[in-house]
Amino acid sequence: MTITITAFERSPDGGKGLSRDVRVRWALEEVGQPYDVQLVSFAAMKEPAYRALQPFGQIPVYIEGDLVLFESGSIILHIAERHEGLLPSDENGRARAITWMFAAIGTVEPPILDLVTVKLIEGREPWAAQRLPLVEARIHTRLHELANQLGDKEWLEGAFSAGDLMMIHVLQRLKPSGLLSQHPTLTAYIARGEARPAYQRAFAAQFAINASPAT
Ligand code: GTB
Repeated sequence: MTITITAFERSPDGGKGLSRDVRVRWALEEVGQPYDVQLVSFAAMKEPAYRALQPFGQIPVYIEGDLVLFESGSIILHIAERHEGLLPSDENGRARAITWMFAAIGTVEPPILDLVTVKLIEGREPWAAQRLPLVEARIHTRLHELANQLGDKEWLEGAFSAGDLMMIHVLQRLKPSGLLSQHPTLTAYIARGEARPAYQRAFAAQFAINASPAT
């Protein structure tokens, strides 16, 4: 059955690979599933026809026959459960890998998104300069905790899993901020993820769309 995902017609990051379709592309590449991409404009995302697929008017959406999914976490869990390559074969190992997916989007990503909010949305508020160091401190706390857990391991739990994929894509959002420079364990972890051939293919596919000159 053909898989189609939605992505920005033109990502605001200009091809840095930070938008959430990239984590879905990466998952599909890891499990060897071909996919089509439907590019959507910001205007089209807010139209009723698109909201019928994604109630919040966002990318990515995953379409496979009758099945339409939104939320990158749910999409990647679906992919990982149906295809080999992103979850361990033993039950406890699978549960642990899924726990890391939730940790990535539920515990590590929120303070990172706060940074985006304070810089891009609240930046002109008179209190933004006071809030910024508080947000950065919360991020550093999470990064220290994660780095302690990772230690000198290659991946969070045994072999590379959907948990690592999600965590690494969440961490990549910090690259433009420079905050990762204080966390060499995590910088190396991200680099290991980015070196994976599946990631390289996913990145190249989105780069070809988002970094080309506007027509
Ligand atoms: N929880 C949802 C999920 O995980 O799927 C969140 C989806 C989401 O935030 N999608 C964003 C979107 O569609 C794109 S990825 N935004 C449009 C809107 O809400 O109107 C977030 C994103 C956007 C831009 C950059 N960037 O420029 O670097 C990075 C990430």
